[in-house]
Amino acid sequence: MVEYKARTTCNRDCPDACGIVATLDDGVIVKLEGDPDHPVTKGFLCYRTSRFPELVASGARVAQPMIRRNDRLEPATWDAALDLIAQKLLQVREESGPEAIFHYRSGGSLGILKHLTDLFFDEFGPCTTKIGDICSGAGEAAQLTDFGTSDSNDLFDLLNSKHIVLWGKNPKVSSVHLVPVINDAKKNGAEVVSIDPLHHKSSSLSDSSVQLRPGSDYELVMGIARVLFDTDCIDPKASEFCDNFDAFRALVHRHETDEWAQLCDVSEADVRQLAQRFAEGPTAILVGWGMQRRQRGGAIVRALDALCAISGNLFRSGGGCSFYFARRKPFRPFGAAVKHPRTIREPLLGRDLLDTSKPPIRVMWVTAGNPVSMLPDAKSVAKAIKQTEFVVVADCLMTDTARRADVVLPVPTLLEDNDLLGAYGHHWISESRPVVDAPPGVHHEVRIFQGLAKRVGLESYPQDSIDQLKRMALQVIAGQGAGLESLRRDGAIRSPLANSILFGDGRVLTANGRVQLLDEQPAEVQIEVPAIKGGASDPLWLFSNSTEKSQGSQWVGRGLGERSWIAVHPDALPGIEAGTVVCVTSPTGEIEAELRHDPAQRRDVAIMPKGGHFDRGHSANTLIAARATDVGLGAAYLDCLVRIAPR
Ligand SMILES: Nc1nc2c(c(=O)[nH]1)N[C@H]1C(S)=C(S)[C@@H](COP(=O)(O)OP(=O)(O)OC[C@H]3O[C@@H](n4cnc5c(=O)[nH]c(N)nc54)[C@H](O)[C@@H]3O)O[C@H]1N2
Ligand SMILES: Nc1nc2c(c(=O)[nH]1)N[C@H]1C(S)=C(S)[C@@H](COP(=O)(O)OP(=O)(O)OC[C@H]3O[C@@H](n4cnc5c(=O)[nH]c(N)nc54)[C@H](O)[C@@H]3O)O[C@H]1N2
Ligand code: SF4
Ligand SMILES: [Mo]
Repeated sequence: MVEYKARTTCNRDCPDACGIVATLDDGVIVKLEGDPDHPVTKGFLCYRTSRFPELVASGARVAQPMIRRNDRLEPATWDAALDLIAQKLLQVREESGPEAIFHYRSGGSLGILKHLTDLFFDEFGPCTTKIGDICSGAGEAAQLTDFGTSDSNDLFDLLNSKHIVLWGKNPKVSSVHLVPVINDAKKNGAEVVSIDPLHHKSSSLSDSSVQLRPGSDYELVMGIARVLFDTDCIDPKASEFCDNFDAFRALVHRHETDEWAQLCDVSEADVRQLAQRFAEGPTAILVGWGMQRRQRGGAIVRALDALCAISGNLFRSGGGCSFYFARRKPFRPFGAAVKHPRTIREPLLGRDLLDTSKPPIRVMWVTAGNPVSMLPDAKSVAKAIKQTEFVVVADCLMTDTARRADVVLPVPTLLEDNDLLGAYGHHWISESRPVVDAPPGVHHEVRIFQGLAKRVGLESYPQDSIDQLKRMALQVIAGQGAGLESLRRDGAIRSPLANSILFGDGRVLTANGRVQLLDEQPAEVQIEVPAIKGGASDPLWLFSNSTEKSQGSQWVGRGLGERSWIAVHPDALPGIEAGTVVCVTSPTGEIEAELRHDPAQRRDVAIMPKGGHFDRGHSANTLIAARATDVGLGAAYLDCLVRIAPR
């Protein structure tokens, strides 16, 4: 036996887009490691991907097409599956128009060629599509308004920071390759602060932690800004490079510092110390995704943008307000923008689908997502999908959504994929290539849509090879040293379109080049309180955060096991022992979970894992109401109150 190594890029919905080195023995993967030559991966992988082969071997893998017959999914050939789908697509378009066909694509793979699935439905229709983005919609919309773009300084510019603020961000779990960069910055003298209602793994990275009231970041920002105004620590040029400066100052002056501090449940001393960090600088804000998944999420990110700008930290090395890295920017898009006849709002997908009429959605195609587990109000999503006349799911795994499909199409896993990747946590791009062959019953999505295009007579759909398609996507940057051959030879290449400092010249990318400061008090938020039940806890804020062992609903090995869990401060439910099975109730639903105790948490929070399976009764989204964020049609997953009671 001769061991050999093969390289690829992880395509998961994760900021890191790691370089992977697989060691194989006779075609079998014996080890997965991080690429030591990738400047961000630095030789290690996260828990969930180093143990990915366990998931593939767990029986959840779909390895050949399935068609529903007599209410059971049964194995079928590709010809039978694609013929059936083509016939249905043509029939429904003829009878009801393309608006009766809905294509839903989530981020199960971030490969750039996955956009060719959109192109198929745009050319076949245009069909109904989703709008909004449950993941980052509010934050991106906020940054587009304020800065005209949502992108970041180079990741390694953090080495020039004096202060790094992990604002609602837990990199030790959800972007592990940020951790070494933060540690190096600390060696250079940077101090790290965590601002998060929860005590979490990354609290140990931080020199200090501020556990504010859930959802009160706007008030905290205002308190910090109030100190900066009162102590003359505002950038003297701020009124020149910002619009709405007076309106923002008026918002800040609505309360004294101690009042703002009280509103966010933080000590005044902590607010003042944070202000000092911003005044001193350079201070980088690393904006997590959690807090923008609230009804005021857009306003919260706008407040952070404003704080960064007025404190003079936006245009300097070591500063910035980083929410996202523009991962698609280096690639040429496939197809042109089209007008879709109808849209379904992603955060309200269940209800919107159930409400469609004249014509109703008759065909739904799900690519790279498990909406039944992962979208809010999971019960409505499950019901709406079950009621849809014809559902196709393309996935590598038998998910809660795939189980409700009429046709399941198996696609390659991240170790079998062939694509191009950008990252939303750094500026490197790289190629993915199969390190193992996909099983014979599995087809690449490009091949699936090329086969379908032929069957439905779509002559304009590209029939090129994957390499040709990659070259098309790299057209813009190929002349700048980032063509396919270079990627293949050199591994990850930093996008030639990314500057080291995002806004180095004192101008942002809005129409007039000025930062647009938030100029309105965010609306009051109403959150439904669950009914009082005997023996139940007070209402607790439900957090459903990333956990090390899963990527969304894709769990390592046996996943969550028999039960899901819920962690609270021991005083939140006095007298009930850890390990007890409890009932968690919200105005939207109810599930059972095993109680865990964590004395480091606030007394008003409860924490569950994100991504529990719906059919096993583990999905936090059974409890979470479908509500959109203030801007960007994100999902307000975290505006959820629950009560916990013994069974
Ligand atoms: N292991 C693992 N990693 C992942 C994923 C995964 O499923 N598993 N998912 C990936 C995906 S899709 C994404 S989008 C990113 C997700 O990245 P995040 O959404 O940043 O991931 P979470 O770890 O869930 O962190 C959210 C943080 O926001 C905090 N938070 C919630 N509400 C508030 C608030 O009101 N104020 C403040 N200040 N903080 C608040 C939470 O307590 C938590 O620490 O991570 C990616 N990485
Ligand atoms: N309660 C709660 N819910 C949340 C969140 C939360 O914090 N709390 N976070 C939200 C966030 S940030 C996100 S991004 C969403 C994630 O929601 P989803 O995108 O639905 O996440 P996953 O469960 O990871 O589902 C991705 C699916 O894609 C499949 N897949 C992988 N590669 C490919 C491929 O190449 N092609 C195809 N067709 N399929 C592939 C995987 O097997 C998997 O089943 O969940 C959201 N839901
Ligand atoms: S999931 Fe993220 S951290 Fe894990 S290997 Fe993939 S890109 Fe790296
Ligand atoms: Mo996400």
